[in-house]
Amino acid sequence: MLDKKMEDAFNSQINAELYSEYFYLSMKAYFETLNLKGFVNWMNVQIQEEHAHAMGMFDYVNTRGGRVVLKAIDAPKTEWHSVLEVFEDILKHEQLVTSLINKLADVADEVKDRAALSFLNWYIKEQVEEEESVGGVLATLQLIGDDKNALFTLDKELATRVFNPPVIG
Ligand code: OFO
Repeated sequence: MLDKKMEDAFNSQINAELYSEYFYLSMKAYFETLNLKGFVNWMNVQIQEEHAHAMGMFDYVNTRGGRVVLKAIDAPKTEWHSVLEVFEDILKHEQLVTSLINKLADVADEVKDRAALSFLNWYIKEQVEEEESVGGVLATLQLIGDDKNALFTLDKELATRVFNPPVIG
């Protein structure tokens, strides 16, 4: 059985993961307006990953006999001035999610829920990969600057990203 404090913390994180999905969906809409299909594809994978992160916790709360309670999802930002600005926002957002996951692990520690802590280890490792992958694209965009040809080359590269459903926990 899940401790109430742990259950509430998981429910808040489910909301944060669904917000991430929504935020990235908004970025996908922005890339559609620029006709950057590789960036659209990259966001598509990101959106599916966030959905999987939310559902991983959703299923875990149920497995532990807890009750999932969904909250309202905030409206995301809808306009950006550049591709670079989008990736700056993604990195900032992933860094925020990393801190939220760490706080969730702190709650598991506090209520001495070792099973939840072990489950959350997957998310802790995933955040390292998330920040690395976003940071890599951001670094390339910083190098590219205003070079349109280089941007289209990157767009082609991002078109190759595929979603591999994660095995969580
Ligand atoms: Fe992007 O890792 Fe979940 O939120």
